[in-house]
Amino acid sequence: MEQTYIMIKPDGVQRGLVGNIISRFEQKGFFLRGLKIITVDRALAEKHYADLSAKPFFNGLVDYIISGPVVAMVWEGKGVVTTGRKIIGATNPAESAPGTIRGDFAIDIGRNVIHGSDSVESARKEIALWFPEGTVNWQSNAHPWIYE
Ligand code: RTP
Repeated sequence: MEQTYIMIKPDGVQRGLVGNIISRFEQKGFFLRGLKIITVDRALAEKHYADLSAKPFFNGLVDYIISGPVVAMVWEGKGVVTTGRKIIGATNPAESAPGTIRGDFAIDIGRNVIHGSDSVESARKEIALWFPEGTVNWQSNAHPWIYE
């Protein structure tokens, strides 16, 4: 089944949004396969955002991600990469719809609370990067009530 990497950024942790964000993924019907709170070193943050290294905001982005602990998660379910991005909302909170995480909780693009993988291939790479120890494989009893 498809998996995605979701990360609550330092602003989301500091503002006490962890429980609310986890609830949204859980209530949708996705399954939690990995969860940890960690403080990120610069090397890991730079690797995660390597595709953006030429952008003018890259250093500020890395400084932001390493400024406090993040909550790293792996969520699983049918279409979780695309649906996860919908739950999160547009990158710039000024354009995120109300009802999305960024639409409800964020104002500035550089403080947009949460990250979600943008493709199945990115998810695979990001899960390997953030969870080298692996994830937890468990069978939920809710499966027959979520999938037809
Ligand atoms: P993310 O990777 O965090 O889920 O965000 P995303 O795919 O929606 O957006 P992406 O283009 O990959 O940008 C990654 C993060 O960089 C910050 N950003 N700042 N100052 C700016 O113009 C700017 N643009 C992007 C945001 O924190 C964005 O989430």
